[in-house]
Amino acid sequence: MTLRKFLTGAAALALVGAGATAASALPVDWQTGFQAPASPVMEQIESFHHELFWIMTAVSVFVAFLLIWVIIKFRASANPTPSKVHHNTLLEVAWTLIPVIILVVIAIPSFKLLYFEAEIPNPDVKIRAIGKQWFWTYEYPGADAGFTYDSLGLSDEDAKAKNEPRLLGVDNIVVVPVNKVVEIETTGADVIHSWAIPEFGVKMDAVPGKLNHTWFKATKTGVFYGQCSELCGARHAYMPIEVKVVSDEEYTTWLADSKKKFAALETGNTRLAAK
Ligand SMILES: [Cu+2]
Repeated sequence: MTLRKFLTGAAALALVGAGATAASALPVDWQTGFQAPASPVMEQIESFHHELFWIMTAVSVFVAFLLIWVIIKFRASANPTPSKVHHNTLLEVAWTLIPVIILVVIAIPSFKLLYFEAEIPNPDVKIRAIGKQWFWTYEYPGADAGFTYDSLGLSDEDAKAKNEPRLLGVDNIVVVPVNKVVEIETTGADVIHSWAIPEFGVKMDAVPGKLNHTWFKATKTGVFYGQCSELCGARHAYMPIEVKVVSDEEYTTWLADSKKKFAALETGNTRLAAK
């Protein structure tokens, strides 16, 4: 790595850390942390990650220090006659109890976060994402007229022409309103796929014959990218996900336009029941 490359990376990292990048920020070269969170779930995942990082660091430093201390202090030349002691009740209780306490300290916020992710609040918008080899089909159910459409990854040329990032841009994007609970129902049409957006802290397998549910509440407007995150065949890398978070007004306009643009969902079929 050249010094210049390192400095560019460090500057980019500082920007990410300061939250100075736009909501549609993509990962940058030499980035080590997460992309800036854009949902309450991802904010909590990130803070839990930071908590774990410090616990892990403290444990690692303590164990490394003990190891070095033992290697030096009890080396053969300094300690020619080793001690024959092989039981110490206090020590044994301590090295059992302390790790248990550490694990409990980790488990409590971990379970809280798991429940927060799993417990879907009352959704404002429901979308079904169907993974197919190799694209996504989306369904927006609606009382009057639901609609469905396919979302395909762009070719390199099209991505360039549309100023979209390579292997992340799609032809028909998913549009959702900002600060609203969006429930995503996933299923697979052929093999297992996985619908994932890093900034929303969402990754849900799309399994044939099964409906999985997840949710997010986008806290900022912008464009967010994700990828199919379950190895699903030859073109697994070419079924990206693009979500645009917009204001309520823009969302209403998009819904009205899309109802006209995309074929209406038939009623009484196996698709998501109109609500
Ligand atoms: Cu896939």
